[in-house]
Amino acid sequence: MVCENDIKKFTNFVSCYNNFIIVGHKGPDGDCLCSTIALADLLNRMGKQAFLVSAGPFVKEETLIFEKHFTSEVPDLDKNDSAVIIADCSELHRLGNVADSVADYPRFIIDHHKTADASEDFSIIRPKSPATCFLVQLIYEKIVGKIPENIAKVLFFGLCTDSGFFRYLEDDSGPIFEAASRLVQSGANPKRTYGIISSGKPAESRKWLGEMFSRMEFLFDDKLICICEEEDVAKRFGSNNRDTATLYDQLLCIKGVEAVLFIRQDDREPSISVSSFRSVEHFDVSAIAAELGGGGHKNAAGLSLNCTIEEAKSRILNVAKDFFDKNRNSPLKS
Ligand SMILES: [Mn+2]
Repeated sequence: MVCENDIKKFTNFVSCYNNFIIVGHKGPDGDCLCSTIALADLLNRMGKQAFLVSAGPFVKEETLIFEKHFTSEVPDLDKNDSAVIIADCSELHRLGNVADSVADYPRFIIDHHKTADASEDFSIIRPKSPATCFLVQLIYEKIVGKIPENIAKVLFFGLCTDSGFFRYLEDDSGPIFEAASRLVQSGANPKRTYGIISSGKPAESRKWLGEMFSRMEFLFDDKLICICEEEDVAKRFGSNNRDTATLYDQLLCIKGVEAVLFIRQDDREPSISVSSFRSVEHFDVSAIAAELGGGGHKNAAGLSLNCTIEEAKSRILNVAKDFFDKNRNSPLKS
């Protein structure tokens, strides 16, 4: 998945500068944080200075343990001797409020998002990779060799979060399990990692799930479930109790359901609505999101619109309608 030419591109880029700002997308998840932490370690081993930056907010429970490694202040560095490495994200605007401060530096992108769009010369983008951490592991191993224990734990954590603890991987994922095996042999612990990812949830987050279940709306022959988190609910529970991962799991396992659409207000900009799609294997929701200026993966995509939740819902359903029509006679459905 990462070839010699990729490594050459990367090492050539790194050799041109001494200081690196390493940054991932706003609202970081485990893969984003872990891939940037491992990259910082790699750059240190290559004799470079690395600064870990994230716009935050650190909302997801499992990301809190990594927050201490990051600053939201972009250091002011010598522009002739410094560059930016962006991981798990390809678009500057997805970096959040640190985007402007890093825009002037030369940049290299390492990402696995389907809609990723970046210059060939300064990027390694593999939509087939289940996690950015997997790409970083391959780069790290090609440059340094065996992964040390602390970085193995970090990379394994990121791989597990983005792959749904390997549940999203298919029959072509032998090389990913081989890579995971190397991480475990270096000291990563699957049981402990699963414990960290799946435990420590606040009781209120279970009540939030109950509230969301009561708002399920079944559309398009019950193939789509739409849920809107109204403003009063968001205020009552706060973003910390918004366990969308569990919500999607619990909805996508319902017989006949092919996709889930969850719409809420942006926590910082109430005039913006944030919509997320999740889908079962054969249904491509990134195509729906892309039609409205969003993006993501085949089975997980999203978009932001400058309008109310109600307006967003009607605009998205209007576009989604065609996709569900097209899918009506899918051979995969009995
Ligand atoms: Mn990722």
